[in-house]
Amino acid sequence: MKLYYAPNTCSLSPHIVLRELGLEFELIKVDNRSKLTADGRDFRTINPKGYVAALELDNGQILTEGPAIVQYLADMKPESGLAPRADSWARVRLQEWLNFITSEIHAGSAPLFNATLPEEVRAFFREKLFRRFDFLEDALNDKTYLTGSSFSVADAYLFTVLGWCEFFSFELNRWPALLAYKRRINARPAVQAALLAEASQ
Ligand SMILES: N[C@@H](CCC(=O)N[C@@H](CS)C(=O)NCC(=O)O)C(=O)O
Repeated sequence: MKLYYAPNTCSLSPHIVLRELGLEFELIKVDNRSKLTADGRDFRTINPKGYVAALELDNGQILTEGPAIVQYLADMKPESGLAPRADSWARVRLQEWLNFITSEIHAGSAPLFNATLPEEVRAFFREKLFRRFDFLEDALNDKTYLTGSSFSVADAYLFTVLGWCEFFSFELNRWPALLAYKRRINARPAVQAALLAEASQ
């Protein structure tokens, strides 16, 4: 398998999952500005949407959309517990989290990256994001991970998008449970290995 990624982006989530699962894969860096891969190809010929992450399977299929990729990977090793069985209620709960992260936190953060937006507009989106953080703070107050006591693909994704706070120049101190959660995930060997690999390519 090949994971097309760009450093400091949402592709860190499937990257962490690949390492948590101990799967063999090749990392291929994409320049998100030029849309060129590190081996000189036009990334849009691989993913016409033009964004990471994209997973190339050994049979040549390309899978995109972070929440779909991480569930596909977790299902390759169900014994890992990174996602509950596909026909279970617990899996629906996991999907509820993945959808919340993708639409409310990931997409909800996007306007904050846009320096051309007027400050009032950015403030509007920042406050909205903070309300989602308030919700997460409550949800994580008595839990180690989003779905309970074991790490899941949703934690890889939430950790990834929480990492962007430093780009927006705000700290998570206002949400102590969320901050402790982020530190907990950061300490995982697979997470450290993924961060190191992305920093050194
Ligand atoms: N819906 C996609 C969004 C992916 C996405 O937002 N990728 C960003 C990085 S976090 C990207 O590559 N943006 C570059 C672009 O859109 O040109 C997913 O959830 O995987």
